[in-house]
This record gives sequence, structure tokens and C-alpha cells, in this order.
Amino acid sequence: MPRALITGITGQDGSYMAEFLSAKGYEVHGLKRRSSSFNTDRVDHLYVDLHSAGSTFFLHYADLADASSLAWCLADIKPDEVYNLGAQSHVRVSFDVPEYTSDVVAIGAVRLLEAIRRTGLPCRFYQASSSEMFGSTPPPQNEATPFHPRSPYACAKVFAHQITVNYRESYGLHASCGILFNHESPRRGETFVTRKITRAVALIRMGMQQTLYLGNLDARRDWGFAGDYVEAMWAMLQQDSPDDYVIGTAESHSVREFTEAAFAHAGLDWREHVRIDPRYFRPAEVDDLRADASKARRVLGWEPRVGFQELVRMMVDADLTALRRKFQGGADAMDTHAAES
Ligand code: NAP
Ligand code: G4F
Repeated sequence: MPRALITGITGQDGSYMAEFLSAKGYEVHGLKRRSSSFNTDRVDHLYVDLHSAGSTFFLHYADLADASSLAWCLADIKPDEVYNLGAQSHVRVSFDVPEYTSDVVAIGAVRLLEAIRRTGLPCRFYQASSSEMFGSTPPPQNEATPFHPRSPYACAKVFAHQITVNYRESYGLHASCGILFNHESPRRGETFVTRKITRAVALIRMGMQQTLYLGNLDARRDWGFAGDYVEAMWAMLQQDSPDDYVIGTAESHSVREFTEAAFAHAGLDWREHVRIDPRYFRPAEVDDLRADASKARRVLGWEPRVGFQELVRMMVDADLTALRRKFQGGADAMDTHAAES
């Protein structure tokens, strides 16, 4: 049974990755940070009581800011594949906590790579690189496009990307970087713009919120479905040789278009509910991201299955269903605080 180790298993991608690998027959180990409350909602359905026989899903306390915890986990688990998905992944927040973001995203990757090198494990390594690294370089962006990062998060991702390439070239590590464009799902964090919109649409549709405050509606993103993208991550580690790949849909839409589509799907007119709040503007913006993922299609045979309209519908429907279920269950109303950031 192949064994995988996932950092960031409690996040959106980590949860889809854990599901995907479990279905493929992997023993899945995930690193989670200590939190004062349960933060395992996205993977609870995979959890089997450790006391029952045959469990193949395990969580371990560790932190990308804590080198010794990473080294111990690697030595104990001895994974065949390591997926480094953990990050302070919010671009706007990275302007508020640049030092912490750099520590976890950039130095965290070094800590993990160094632990792999020093333990001498023959494992394969995946680094979650980001289209944010392209920043202000115009689309379409592919593996040869120069980086021009526009946030502390993106700068840290560029470092993590380059150090992964460096460990591959210096030590022959089977280390690959997936340069993934924005990917979303019903499990997307509530403060990223797509989920912030679809969650608000559900609350407005149910009469529990009137107004949604957003920032820059002109920014364009290449939005795909997270469930499709974890398959590309896995495919990279199945290749004989490690390499870097751009993953995206090759189609971009503005935040305005996403907003319009989400409200329309719920039978609402977005102009009646959306207001601009400059607090959501960023010190430096990334205007236009659109992937040229032809290398991934050619080498990995990877193609996205879910398109833009289907993604919008899926996310709105999921938020509406969750809200209705919450009410039918008699629980308190869903937290109506406008999502920050
Ligand atoms: P996410 O939902 O924000 O999940 C991030 C994960 O990292 C969570 O499990 C989080 O744990 C964990 N984490 C945060 N700080 C950590 C630390 N100090 N030590 C260990 N773990 C830590 O992000 P995502 O959307 O799944 O993205 C996965 C990865 O892909 C990230 O590296 C992200 O930067 C990158 N990426 C994402 C996209 C995208 O569009 N989604 C695109 C390109 C690249 P908690 O649950 O405890 O917070
Ligand atoms: O949803 P976002 O916060 O995602 P962003 O900044 O593109 O970053 C995401 O994708 C990256 C891949 O390219 C990942 F690496 C990263 O970890 C993360 O997953 O913002 C998207 C766009 C931005 O241009 C932002 O300015 O939406 C704009 N926006 C407009 N109003 C807003 C809002 N973003 C947020 N979060 N909240 C708003 O109210």
C-alpha cells in the first residue's frame, strides 16, 4: 500500500487530495496544526477511529514553522509521496502578516525539503506553487513565463518554487512544482472571493443578508474546480522524471462576471445587493491570470472537467443546501458576519 504525507490536509486541496489518494488505495497521513477548536471539518468523513482495525487515514500534529516536527513525522511515517499543500494562502492577509507568511510558505518548504534530504528518504515531493507568482506578467501564462510577484504571499511562493527546483537539481530529488491557477469548490475558504460571493448569495436568497461588500470587480482569474486539480498533482508524481507544470482551464473571467453568474443562478440581480468597499482593495493587484496548460495536457494527459458556469452553480447550490439544512436542523442561523478580507 503506497503511503502519502499531506501538509495542509485540513484545507480545501488537502481534503480533496486525501479523498483522491484514499480512493486509490493509499495510506494517507496528514499534518495538522494545533488549534483551540476542531478544524478538521473537511476531512472528518475520512476519519476512522484509530482503535478500530484497518484504519488507513492518520492525522499528526506538526507545523511548517517547526522543523523538528516535520523531521520527526517524516522519519516516523516514511512516506512514498509528500504533498506540500500547507500555507498561509490568503493574498490580502499576506500584506498584514508578511513575516509569518514568508516563514510558513517559503521557509516551510525549505524545512520540509531539508528534512527529506537529511533523512535520506527516497520519497517524491510535490510543491504547491501558484499562478500568483506570475503577478503582473500578462496572460496567457505558462512554464516559461517570467515571475513578477505582487504580494508577500506571491514572493514567498516564488522562493518555495525556486528552492524546490534547486533541491531537484542539487540533490536529484524527485520534486515537482504544480503552478496552479485559482481553483475553487464548496470547500473553499469563506474569505476567498468566490466563496464569499456564493455564501452571500445563499444568505441573501434566504432573506438573512441584504448587502455584499466586495473590492476590485475588474480582476480576472482562471477559475477551475479543486477536485480536478488534485488529480494533476498526483499525476506529476507518477512521472519518471520530476518537472514543473502549469494547471488551469485556459479561460478567464472577471470578479464581476463571477458575481453576476452567482446571483443570477439564485434568481437575483447582483446590482441590487453588491457595494464596493475599498478596504478589500490590495496594495498591489494581480489583474489578469489565464493559464496555458498545454504542457500538462500533453505530458500528463490532464484536462479540467468542470467549467466556469458549472463551478458557479455547484458552489451556489452547495451554500444554499447547507443553509437550508442548518435551518431544518433547528440550529441557530448561519453566522451572517460579512466574510473579512
Ligand atoms: P487553504 O484551504 O487555505 O489550506 C491551507 C492549509 O494549510 C490548511 O490546512 C491550513 O491549516 C494549513 N496551514 C496553514 N498554516 C500552516 C502551518 N504553519 N503549518 C502547517 N499547515 C498550515 O489552501 P488551499 O486552497 O487548499 O491551497 C492549498 C495549497 O495550494 C496552498 O499552499 C496554496 O497556497 C496553494 N495554492 C492554492 C490555489 C487555490 O486557488 N486554491 C492556487 C495555487 C496554489 P488550518 O486548517 O489549520 O488553517
Ligand atoms: O479569491 P481571492 O482572494 O484569490 P487570489 O488573490 O487570486 O488568491 C488565490 O488564488 C491564488 C492562485 O492564483 C492562490 F495562490 C492563493 O492561495 C489563493 O487561493 O481574490 C481573487 C480576486 C483578487 O483580484 C481580489 O482583489 O478577487 C478580488 N476581490 C474583489 N473583492 C476580492 C474581493 N477578494 C477577496 N478575497 N475578497 C473580496 O471582497
